[in-house]
Amino acid sequence: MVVNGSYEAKDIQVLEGLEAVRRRPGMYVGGTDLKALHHLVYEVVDNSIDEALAGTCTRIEIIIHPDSSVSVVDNGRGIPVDIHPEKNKSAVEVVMTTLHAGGKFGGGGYKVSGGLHGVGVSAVNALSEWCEVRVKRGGQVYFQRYERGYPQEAVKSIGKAKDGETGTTTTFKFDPMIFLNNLDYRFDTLSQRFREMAFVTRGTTIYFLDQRTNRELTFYFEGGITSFVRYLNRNRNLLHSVVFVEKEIEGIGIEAAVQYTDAYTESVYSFANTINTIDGGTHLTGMRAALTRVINDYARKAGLLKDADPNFSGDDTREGLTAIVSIKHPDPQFESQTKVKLMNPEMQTYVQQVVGEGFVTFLEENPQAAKSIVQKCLTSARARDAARKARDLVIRKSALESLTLPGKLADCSERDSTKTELYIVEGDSAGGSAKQGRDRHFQAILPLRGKILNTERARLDKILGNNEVRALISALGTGIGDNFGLEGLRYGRVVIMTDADVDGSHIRTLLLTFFFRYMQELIDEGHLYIAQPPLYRIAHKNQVHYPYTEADKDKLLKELGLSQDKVNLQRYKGLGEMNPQQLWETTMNPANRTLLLVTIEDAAEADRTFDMLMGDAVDPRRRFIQTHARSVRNLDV
Ligand code: 0RA
Repeated sequence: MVVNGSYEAKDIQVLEGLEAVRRRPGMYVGGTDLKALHHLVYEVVDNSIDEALAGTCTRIEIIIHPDSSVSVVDNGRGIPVDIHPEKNKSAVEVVMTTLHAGGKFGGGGYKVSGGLHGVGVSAVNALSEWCEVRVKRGGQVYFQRYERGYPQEAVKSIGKAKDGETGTTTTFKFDPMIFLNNLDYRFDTLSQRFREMAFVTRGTTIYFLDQRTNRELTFYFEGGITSFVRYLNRNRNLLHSVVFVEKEIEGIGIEAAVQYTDAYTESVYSFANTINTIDGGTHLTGMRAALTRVINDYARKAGLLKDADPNFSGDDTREGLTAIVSIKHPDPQFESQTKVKLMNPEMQTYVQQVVGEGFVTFLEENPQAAKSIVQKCLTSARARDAARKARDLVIRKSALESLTLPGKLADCSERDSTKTELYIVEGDSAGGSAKQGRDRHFQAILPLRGKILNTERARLDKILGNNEVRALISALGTGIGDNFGLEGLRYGRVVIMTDADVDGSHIRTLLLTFFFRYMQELIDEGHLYIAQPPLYRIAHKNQVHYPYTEADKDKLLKELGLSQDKVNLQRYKGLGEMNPQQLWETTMNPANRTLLLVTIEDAAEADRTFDMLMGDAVDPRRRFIQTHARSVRNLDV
């Protein structure tokens, strides 16, 4: 290791600082793993982002070279090169070799970006096998090289800069003695972060080139975080256009972009000085509080929430929300070195005020959008309320009950749930056929009295009080709502088997809605199916055929060269019309049957349909049931 011979005691101290970084990288960049490796790049790019935020840099390039060294190039003002009066060396060298030097000296520009760990580029220098910095400033190009943090010679000019050009280029090769195990950069990880940086640094171009693979990307977002929200919602159904608010309070920049969609999920991101604060913090709390308060106030004033209705909770206003809050603070405080959570207490008030004002104005000026948002919140509030009641009910009633299997369950003998199936069958007569026709070794039958469910005409919380549904819950063995656990599941396949008529369709919708709201994992993990009984039975010569659809039937008749009235054709109106043997052959025997795997989209659709079915308008209801009765996607199992 070459150490410049002229160093005085104070220089040695500086370098001892960098030695400390090498000894305990965890303290400075959070470790020596892949995450920490990527952090080196972010730390360097952050300095250029600062220049962009100061309005003095428009373009940042990041290049991974074939040897995995990385260059970060910007067209900012360039790190000052003049000699620091006390330290008696170039400011560049001070920045590159002093911990915490950040950007807080020289030109007076404060550091707003990055600085998560507050160590700056000197820590990257310390952890690099070698590092070179080139500064274009005052018509010259200056250069210095370091090896494991040690300057190899004083900063010197290596040529002339092109007319008026300024900027900084830092190139470093991480030290494989520190970052072991052949770690290397991941293109996708880096590009994700650069995309975020570009979103929250509106108008800055970030160009990323990976020379290992020659992949390249350019990020530039005229619309800043508004573009970010559009990007996140690119595949969703929007309830309104993006609401953007921006304001500076006490030297702190605050901006937020908000858009509701019809999704069930929430996509909310918060940034402090371009850092994605994944653990949230005061800025995020402020934004959430503002949205909930404003929506409640609006809904009350507009009469959409009645006096008797409780306020929307924070959870109610989160469903379908896509939002970004981004703040630029001269002195950000984070919870700890590893927890990325903003702690500055004033930010909650400031953000709440800015977002609140902007969102009120938006709702007042866009009553149609406001109505859709409130409607969405009402729906999620109802679903949550139903879930809460269901949980209470089940906890209260089923402490004992869930240990005992329901009397009407015809269980199977197999206990290994990867092999077992539960058929939920509509009606006692079909239940009887299914019980006789099944393979009792692995198939269990639970008949539900469809009539009861069908006439209940109540909301889902009432249905949970229904004995039939409670029997279903205890048969499954999973618990429900927050207490749901797949480990208790007694059957690997849960099959809904209903008639192909209006009532059957209604009950199927209801069951799907029930599973969607209270047992979503069951669907996510692919345990829920819909049985597909045939529509017809056609006996011809010594053979019997079972077409499952109208089209199948027509095709078959054509193939057999027969007209409809010349064959023995039976149309099944319900499962009850099949004898046990027929039900087994056509619908339950794994060798012949077709099962439809229920996807979360199917169930979500059913959930929406359920609201419509439970509404009072009879005609649209009829129509809906009839047109959708058999339109479920076909998936062979
Ligand atoms: C201190 C002061 C000034 C600029 C910078 C640091 C600076 C640092 C980095 C790091 C990467 N790119 C950078 N660009 C600029 C302002 C100097 C002035 O007032 O001209």
